[in-house]
Amino acid sequence: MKVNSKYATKEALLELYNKPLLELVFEAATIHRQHHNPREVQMSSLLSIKTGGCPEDCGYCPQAARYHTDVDAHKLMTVESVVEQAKNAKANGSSRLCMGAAWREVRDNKDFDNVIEMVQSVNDLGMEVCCTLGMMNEDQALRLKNAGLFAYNHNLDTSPDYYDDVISTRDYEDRLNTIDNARKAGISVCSGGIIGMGEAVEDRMGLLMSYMQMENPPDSIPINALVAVEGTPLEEQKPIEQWEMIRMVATTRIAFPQSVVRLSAGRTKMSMEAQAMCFMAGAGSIFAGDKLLTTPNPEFNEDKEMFEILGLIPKESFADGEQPISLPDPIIEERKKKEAARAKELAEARAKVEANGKEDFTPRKVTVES
Ligand code: SAM
Ligand code: DTB
Ligand code: SF4
Repeated sequence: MKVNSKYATKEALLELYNKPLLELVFEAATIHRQHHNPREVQMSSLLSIKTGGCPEDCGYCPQAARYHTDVDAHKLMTVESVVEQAKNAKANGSSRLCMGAAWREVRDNKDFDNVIEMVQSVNDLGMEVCCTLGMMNEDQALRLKNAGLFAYNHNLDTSPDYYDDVISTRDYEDRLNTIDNARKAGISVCSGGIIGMGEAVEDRMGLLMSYMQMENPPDSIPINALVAVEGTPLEEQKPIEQWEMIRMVATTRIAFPQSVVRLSAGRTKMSMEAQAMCFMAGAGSIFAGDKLLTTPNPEFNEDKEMFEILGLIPKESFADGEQPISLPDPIIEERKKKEAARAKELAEARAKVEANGKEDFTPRKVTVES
């Protein structure tokens, strides 16, 4: 049961969302136990591999170049530093690494080649690798898949009706296409949204309806509470009530019994008790580490304590699917071959010059006439 056919209309979802809270949580907890181990919660780490300077206008995002926020733009991280961060995250108990780039879309250039190498290297560490790089086409999705990508995150963010109030530089349809490309390449789809952007509850259910209408709903559905960042158009939004996050998590859990519901951004504003209710209601993952992409997240030690108090166990990697095999990337292999050939040519040329040079510099016999 990938979707719960009892709640396949917006009206049914609305009714569910508005149920007496404890009834809603009980129903969600019951479904959660039928499909998942309720003690297991995955710790995932986020890593901003390319920060800021994004040309898009997503109203919530501190990384959009057009908004004046505190985020400094950085170019793509090196493969080595990503691997180092991934090892740290793994040592701290994370079984998944989500690498985010402030790009509108993936481009076929050297930066993408580097991302392919990052995916290969992190997959080799035995972690689930997730990327969120903006829009991508089918070929790019296939390259990522062959590199060993486990999941692709691309959020619809909100309902189709509210979408245009938040973003104008990219269509809802574009997002659906990218999700489709990930799915066709055999990559696990991670797609969800943000609550607290001024949308109505109908829009939250509209977002869930978009997933209901897919042939295959996302394998994981992140639920973010808006982190209102100074300088963005949504800076003045009031934080949502904790109950709303619990309701959204519970409704998502019931509507998509097999998906992993990810309690994502916004946890710094939530009490441990409210988070406990989210886990009760079926949240199966958190982002661990004191930073999301650019905004704060609870300290690692706070989460460790929370896991101990609530009796939660960090979920191992690849519990929901086999580890992909990282295959050599033909484009990178070709480039490396060319670079090796060029290096060989250069070395030979240098050797020749040196050899000739030596001849050239053999002292000539000079006859000095007296
Ligand atoms: N640039 C890529 C894209 O937009 O697809 C990937 C990175 S983007 C930061 C990933 C997701 O983070 C967004 O789709 C949005 O759902 C979430 N996000 C960004 N800023 C946020 C904020 N201030 N509060 C909550 N979620 C946020
Ligand atoms: C998702 O749904 N939430 C994460 C992850 N996918 C990439 C990102 C949250 C970003 C919050 C704002 C920031 O830190 O910049
Ligand atoms: Fe760019 Fe992604 Fe932020 Fe939108 S959400 S502005 S695409 S980084």
